Amino acid sequence: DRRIRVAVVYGGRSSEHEISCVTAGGVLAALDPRRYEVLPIGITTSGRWVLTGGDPQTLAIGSGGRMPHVDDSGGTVVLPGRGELAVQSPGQVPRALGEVDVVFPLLHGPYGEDGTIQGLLELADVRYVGSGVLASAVGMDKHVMKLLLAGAGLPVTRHVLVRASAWEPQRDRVVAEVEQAFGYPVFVKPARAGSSMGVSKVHDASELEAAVLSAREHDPKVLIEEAVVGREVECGVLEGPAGGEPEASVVGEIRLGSAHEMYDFQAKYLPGDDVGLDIPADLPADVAERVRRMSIDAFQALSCESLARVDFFLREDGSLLVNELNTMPGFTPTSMFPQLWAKTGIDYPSLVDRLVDTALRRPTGLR
Ligand code: G1L
Repeated sequence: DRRIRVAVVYGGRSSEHEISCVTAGGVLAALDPRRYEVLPIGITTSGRWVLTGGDPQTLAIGSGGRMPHVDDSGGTVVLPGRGELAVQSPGQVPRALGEVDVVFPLLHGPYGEDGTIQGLLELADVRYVGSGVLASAVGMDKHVMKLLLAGAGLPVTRHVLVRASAWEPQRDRVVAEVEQAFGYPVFVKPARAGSSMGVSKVHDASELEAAVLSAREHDPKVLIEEAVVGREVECGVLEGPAGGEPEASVVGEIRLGSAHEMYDFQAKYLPGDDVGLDIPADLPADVAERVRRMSIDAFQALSCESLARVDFFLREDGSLLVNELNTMPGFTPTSMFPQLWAKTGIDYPSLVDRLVDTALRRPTGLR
């Protein structure tokens, strides 16, 4: 059997467990069984790693009348979960992972997307799809990300930081800084949470404290950003083939219906919503070209690998701001990133192939 052995790791301890399962369903269905021997490895919500059957069908939304889940009943346990580590050393690599050519880590948030699983794979000398430890960790922290983007000369939204220390002693400073730096409205976000959990739009000073406290339920470190008036455009970046420059996709736009103040969890994942993706976005050629150039610059500024989606605000006067870079963008076949590449000429199965090829070509260790 000369097929490439690919482990698809999905589920996990984060709030995006179900989305990860659905994403895994898409990736598993796209991996050609003549080319790949696939090991689906699910992580339960308590952190137990299980070798699952991984039937893409059972991972589809609505299968069995509920959201898909990695449950504790089936599969071979390859790493015990939280509280089950008695005979295991903490950093021990699940045995199944040491025997694969490449890992596709479809995990989001703490315990996965923040560089931790990448570190585990580095220690085990196993190749993987996606960015390395540093870019994955930076991609998870919206504050550090802004510092690096700004340091590379990219325009970012103005912001005020609420540190992870107690809120009370910071309150007066934070309120004063917000009012002095940009005023209302603002977006209040957990600095390191996945998706859009804990994010709210604040229209005046009276709403600020509640928004900060609610964001701090997800992360003690909170970011307050000016609410930019503008269109939301996004671009996909792929690591260049054979060491060349990264490549940028066509540009897409998120069209929010009147029912939505922001592109939040509900707008992204709940069907029947008045949210549309415009791909390619209706933009002057020079604006689209600037978006692509800045996306590649952002990818390189954060030393990303593999793939990233870069999100911008386009203001009325034609100026662009980088909103954020996502090292692990939505990745179901209908998500923005795969759709951007489909319109650029790389369909979903080819995209999955390309990510695996790129990961296999990459050396392990310092690079
Ligand atoms: F492995 C990749 F390609 F780097 C990768 C990993 C994770 C791409 C996209 C994602 N995305 C996600 O896992 C998700 C957060 C959108 C679902 Cl949990």
